[in-house]
Amino acid sequence: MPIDATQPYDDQNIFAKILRGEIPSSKVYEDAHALAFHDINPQAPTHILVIPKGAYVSWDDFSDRASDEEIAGFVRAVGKVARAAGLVAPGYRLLANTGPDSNQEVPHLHVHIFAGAPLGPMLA
Ligand code: DGP
Repeated sequence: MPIDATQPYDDQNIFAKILRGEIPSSKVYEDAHALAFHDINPQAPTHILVIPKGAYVSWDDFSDRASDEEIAGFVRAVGKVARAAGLVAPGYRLLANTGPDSNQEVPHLHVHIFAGAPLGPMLA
C-alpha cells in the first residue's frame, strides 16, 4: 500500500525494525549515518536499498529536518555503496520514492540503487 509521506514517523515500520536488528537483512554497508542492504524483491540484477539511521519518513522529511551532517553522511554513504559494488563504470540509477503517486510503500526514507544491466529509459 502506498504511504502518505506527510504522516508522522512510525517506528514500527519494517526498515526501523531492520535498523534495530529485529528483522534480518542482507547488509552490504553500514556506518554512523546509513545502512545498505539488498532489496528483498529485486527489480534489477543489483538492487540495493540505502537508508539513513535517523527517523525520517521520506526524502521530503529528510531534506527538511535532517542536519547538514546527516545529509552529507547519507549522500556520501550512497556513493560509497555504489563504488564498493563496482557500479560507477557500468552505471547505476538512484530512486527515492516519496508519497502515494510514487508508490512509496515503506515509510522510512530509502534510496534504491539499481544496476547490473542496461536499465532503459525512466518510467518505462
Ligand atoms: P518503495 O516502493 O520505494 O517504498 O520500495 C520499498 C522496497 O522495500 C521494495 O522494493 C521492497 C523492499 N522491501 C520491503 N520489505 C523489505 C524487507 O523486509 N527486507 C528488504 N530487504 N527489503 C524490503
